[in-house]
Amino acid sequence: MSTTADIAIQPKYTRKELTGAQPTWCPGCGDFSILSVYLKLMEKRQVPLQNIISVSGIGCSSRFPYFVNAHGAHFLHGRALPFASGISLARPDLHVFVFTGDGDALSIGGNHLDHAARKNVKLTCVIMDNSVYGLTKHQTSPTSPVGFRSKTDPTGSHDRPVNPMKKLIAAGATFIARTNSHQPNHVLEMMDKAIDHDGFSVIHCLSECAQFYPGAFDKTNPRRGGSYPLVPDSHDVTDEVAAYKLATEPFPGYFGVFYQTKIPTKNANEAKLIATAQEKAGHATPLELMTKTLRQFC
Ligand SMILES: Cc1ncc(C[n+]2csc(CCOP(=O)(O)OP(=O)(O)O)c2C)c(N)n1
Ligand code: SF4
Ligand SMILES: [Mg+2]
Repeated sequence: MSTTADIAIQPKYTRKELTGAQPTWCPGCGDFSILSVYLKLMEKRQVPLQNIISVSGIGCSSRFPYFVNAHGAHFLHGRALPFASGISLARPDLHVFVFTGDGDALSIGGNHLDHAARKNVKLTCVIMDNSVYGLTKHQTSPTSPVGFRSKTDPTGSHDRPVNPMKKLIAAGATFIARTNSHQPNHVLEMMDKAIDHDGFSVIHCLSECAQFYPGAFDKTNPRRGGSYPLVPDSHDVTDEVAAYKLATEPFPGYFGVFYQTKIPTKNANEAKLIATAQEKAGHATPLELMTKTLRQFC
């Protein structure tokens, strides 16, 4: 574990030093831009190297932690959030980032997303949504549109796609933003706001799969004839119903912060519970408390 002294002597670092392994993504993959923004954010904030932690599940997007020269974990498919929640609860001094795909977060990990949101665990989850399963080479994902042809739907998908923003509002996430990897300045702005949020923050980031779904988000890209409408200034981010209405707008919809509210985090609630138990046990250390509790069950 790092000490204040370690942090003080650590020289200023650059994005280059924070760059890990050479990314294995295909040329043109939107994920490159998200990685570059994340490195920029850490450099800008000078988050102490030993305090940087990125966690992911499985997928092209979930290779993310390999490409960051800091702490990270590549966990089971769909299970990045419970793993990251444990880190956040044990080390509330760190701000954990989770990088996950549309399949990882909304399909196999869909329930974990709901529960991390309602528990308001302090961390930031970036859903890198390409509306396809990239790593396994072209299957329909939970956000693929109706009619999408893939290996699992050769004649076109019939299933209505998940609307991640609606799902996150309903689940109780306390910071919800939408962005697109082709707008790196906007991604940075959203990450900057998310890291300052004391609670469960989610960024739904569209990120084109150049290999299996090229052009998926052209309608959101002004350079390809689309438009990038920002959340109107008049939108009240604390109004859940207004956020839900924004989320129902047809594609390309809006980009920016849809919702933000402040309620106690699970981290704060657990810290209080532990402090009370320690006091009752005569100011026991966490280890003494744990040993005492376990003995009751043996
Ligand atoms: C338990 C389990 N089921 C299925 C798989 C196969 N699998 C690996 S990645 C993946 C989909 C990933 O899609 P997504 O999260 O959208 O990531 P992308 O590759 O598109 O970035 C699947 C089904 C697995 N690794 N583990
Ligand atoms: S398959 Fe798609 S998502 Fe995966 S690295 Fe290639 S472009 Fe990116
Ligand atoms: Mg995907």
